Amino acid sequence: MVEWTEQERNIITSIFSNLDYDDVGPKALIRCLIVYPWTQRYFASFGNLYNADAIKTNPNIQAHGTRVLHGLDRAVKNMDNIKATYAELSVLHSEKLHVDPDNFKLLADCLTIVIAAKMGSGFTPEMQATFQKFLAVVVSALGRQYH
Ligand code: HNI
Repeated sequence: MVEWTEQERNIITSIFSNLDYDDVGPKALIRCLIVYPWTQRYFASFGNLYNADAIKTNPNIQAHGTRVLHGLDRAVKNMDNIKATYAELSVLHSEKLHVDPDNFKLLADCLTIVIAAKMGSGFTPEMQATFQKFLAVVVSALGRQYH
């Protein structure tokens, strides 16, 4: 089981409580779709993804980015049980959506970059270390039901 120090818990709570979900969520998903274009294949029903501009202004992508980011709230609220928290979401991504689990890490990295760009020097190395630890646990939990 993953152990969290009091400081790590405070860092995660503080990052998420100051987060603008409607800004950061879309930006992270958009960045993922542009930087790793093969991730676009799962969003064929979302409309125009023809180029970077189309992706950036696609309202379905924006809405989904916010939704995915809110999906992380569950982990924030259940830091001691992230694995079980994502069991159902893992089954969905595996059995229904057939999302390659390698892509979870790519989206997680895009999210870290977007948050770093927003927070600037406020995103200290300690904060980054904790945030990436948190996302690594989420990524692992989302990939759990694939085996
Ligand atoms: Ni993901 C649906 C959360 C990574 C493709 N995804 C969801 C939903 C949540 C969610 C929440 C809505 C579920 C429901 O309908 O009940 N996704 C997350 C989280 C991560 C993640 C927390 C990682 C941090 N998803 C990814 C990645 C891809 C992805 C990396 C593809 C590259 N997800 C999807 C698709 C759907 C989806 C596709 C269904 C969209 C739709 O509405 O048709």
